[in-house]
Amino acid sequence: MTLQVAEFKKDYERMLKGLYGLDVQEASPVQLYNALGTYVKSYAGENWTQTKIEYEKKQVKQLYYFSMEFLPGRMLKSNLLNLGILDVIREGIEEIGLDFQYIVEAEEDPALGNGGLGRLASCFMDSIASLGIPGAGSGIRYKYGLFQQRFIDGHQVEVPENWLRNGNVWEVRKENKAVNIRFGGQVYLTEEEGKLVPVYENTRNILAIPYDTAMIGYQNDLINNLRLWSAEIPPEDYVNYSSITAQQEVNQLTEVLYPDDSNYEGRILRLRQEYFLCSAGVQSIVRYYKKLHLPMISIADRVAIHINDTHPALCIPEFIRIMIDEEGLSWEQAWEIGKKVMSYTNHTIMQEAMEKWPIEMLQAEIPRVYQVIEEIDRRHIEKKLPIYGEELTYQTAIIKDGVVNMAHMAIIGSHSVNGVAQLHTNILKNDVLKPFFEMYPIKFNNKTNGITQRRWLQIANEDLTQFIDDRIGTEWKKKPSELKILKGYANNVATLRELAEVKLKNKKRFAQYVENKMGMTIDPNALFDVQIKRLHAYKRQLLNVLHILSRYLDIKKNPTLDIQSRVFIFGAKAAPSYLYAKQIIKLINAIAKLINNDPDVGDKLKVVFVENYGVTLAELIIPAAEVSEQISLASKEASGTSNMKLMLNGALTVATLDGANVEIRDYVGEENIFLFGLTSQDVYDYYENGTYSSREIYDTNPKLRKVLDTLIDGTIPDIEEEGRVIFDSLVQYNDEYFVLKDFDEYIAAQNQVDELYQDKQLWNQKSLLNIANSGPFSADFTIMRYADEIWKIDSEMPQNEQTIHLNEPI
Ligand code: NBG
Repeated sequence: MTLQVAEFKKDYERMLKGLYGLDVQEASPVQLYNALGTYVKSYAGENWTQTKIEYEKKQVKQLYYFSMEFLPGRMLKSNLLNLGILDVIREGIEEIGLDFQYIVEAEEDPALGNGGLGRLASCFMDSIASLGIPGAGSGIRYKYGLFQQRFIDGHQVEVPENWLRNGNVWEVRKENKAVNIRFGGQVYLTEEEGKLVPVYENTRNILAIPYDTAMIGYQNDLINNLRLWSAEIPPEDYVNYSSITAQQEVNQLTEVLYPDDSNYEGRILRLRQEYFLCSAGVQSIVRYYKKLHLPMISIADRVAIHINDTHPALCIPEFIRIMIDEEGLSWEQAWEIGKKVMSYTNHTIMQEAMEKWPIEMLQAEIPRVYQVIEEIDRRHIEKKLPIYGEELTYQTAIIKDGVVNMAHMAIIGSHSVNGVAQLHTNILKNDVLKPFFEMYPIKFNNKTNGITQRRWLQIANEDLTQFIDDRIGTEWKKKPSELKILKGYANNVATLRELAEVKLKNKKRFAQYVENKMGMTIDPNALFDVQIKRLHAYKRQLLNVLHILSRYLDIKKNPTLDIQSRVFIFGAKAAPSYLYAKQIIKLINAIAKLINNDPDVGDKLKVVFVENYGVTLAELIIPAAEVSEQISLASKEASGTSNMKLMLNGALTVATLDGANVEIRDYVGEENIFLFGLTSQDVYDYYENGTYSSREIYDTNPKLRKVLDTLIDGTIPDIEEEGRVIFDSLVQYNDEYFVLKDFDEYIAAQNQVDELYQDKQLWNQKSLLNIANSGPFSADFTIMRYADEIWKIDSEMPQNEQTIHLNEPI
């Protein structure tokens, strides 16, 4: 179908009248946006239905990607791009006399995730649809997304994120597809015709209502589904929910997204959310499968369930429960099928993120599921004990020390376990999950993360997209590896100059935002240095801070110092209960206030901490970035994905050899990245020898000591408490993430950055080479590997019609 501008204009104006009884001139931005969204949804409707019909008719195998988090970002532009009508619509809108960007910005950014894990899930949804792979997302429709961040007096303050305030044009409520979820009560087993049948008493029933959103493939007419579940009181059960508290309990279930480090009261609710998602999702999968009239025993030929981190690991016992209790399969059958269906990705080695639930909590909330988990564990131990002996076997037990280890269950109950970058997978095998690797070597595999270049380049950076098109044509959009053809331009002076112009334009755009939003002026000709990610000690925003402070001291000592001007840009939210991270936020804001207002400093140094970092802001910042800070302590960052987005947009990376940085180095070459710091092996050696002493470094490194002392000597106003806590953590309490150890090398790397920046042509050349070598980090490649090696699902697009062609990278 080719859409004409004139036709669109007519339809759009009609849509506005139909929805609101308004002319374009009278409509508010939200109304203009809602009308456009509604138009786009109905434009896509035919293909959405058609895809569903085809999948069902062909009985294709489908993937179900279960995730407690999705971070789709604004969807209008990406839907238009993928439908292939972005230009037509933009033209039509402008012809009507409206500002397209103004409408785009009326859309709320659904913050249904904390960070990389949620954004990865959304990049994957885009790639799955774009590759023509039958696959659906399964998640929760939180009424309030991750909090909105405000800075008050430099402190992070959390404000509820009411993203549904103006409705959500993209979703479709499907009350006819609701399922019932049982919580609490008691359960006992009786025997009926030789089978054990569970009898439930006093359970609370909650209705799970799905809201579906189209996941539109890139110009391939295929549309998958993202299904988000919302909790409601079952209408027939109202009598049992007469009290306000009982009603609140249901409403609360899908009300808020949990920040990753949550407190205890929150935990029961979080567990309920996890079970709610798993039960609703698995029930609806089984119901769909039954429509195909195939034997239940063959369900693994049609269904793959992917568990995104341990949060949806309850899919495993829930699946087994349904197979046994409702479908009449034997334990052995259910167990074997379950393993074939399930696969699991681990996203972190941080212990605090490895979920463990108290036994009593599971017994009280989901008694029947807990029985299933006990049985999984009992059989596991029984089977492995004679082969592996006590020590190893008990290390892998699911239930021990009063808690249920969700990662253990996810590994034992699935056929595939993957890490998200090569280094991370190796650490899982050799350290964090070593006993499991010994037991199940073939389950372990690596799938390095990727990002969708559609959102992170085509949408976020239109000028760079045009720049690339002008040189290598548009094939790269379907074959991301083709970006490498750009390498041929590495010595083309005019090209490099133009690349710098594109960057400058994006920097100006960001500078304008900073001006409007923060009332602060930054020089677009300064070097833009960016660190954007969750605030966490292991990511070492503090190392960046120490570098800034060291520059500040240098300038104060010599105000005429000839130094490359830099703007340090931060974007980060701290989990509300993570006090230390919040203290770091306060510190960064205090430093910004000090430095930005010091006349001795002027434009040489500026610090911008943007409020409320999320997908939308990332789209603004990344195209403007010149330096990408990827400075976590080696071994701690599972992969990182902002590193890939920034590289794709031409930033040069300052990196430790951590997560996917290692692979970025391999592709881009050591001469085009600034490496520094301990390796993961060094870190492990320190752990083993116990010889790290941050105090000793403090005592023997006068430059660093001066920098650290600014935290406690009054140099930085209003951080008395925070300065002391941070100082102590680094100096007295032995600096958990080896910040001091890496300081000198980090400064040296930053000096090289300055030096290189003086040679603009060489800088631009390296920038171009980063873009040219970023193809292998396309999520399309990552997903192709998941589909081939883990899910065993083929693309539905015939080879000759595939819009995305995946030849091997490099
Ligand atoms: C995060 C890691 C990142 C990684 C993303 C996506 C969690 C639990 N993990 O390094 O910290 O890039 O997952 O895999 O959020």
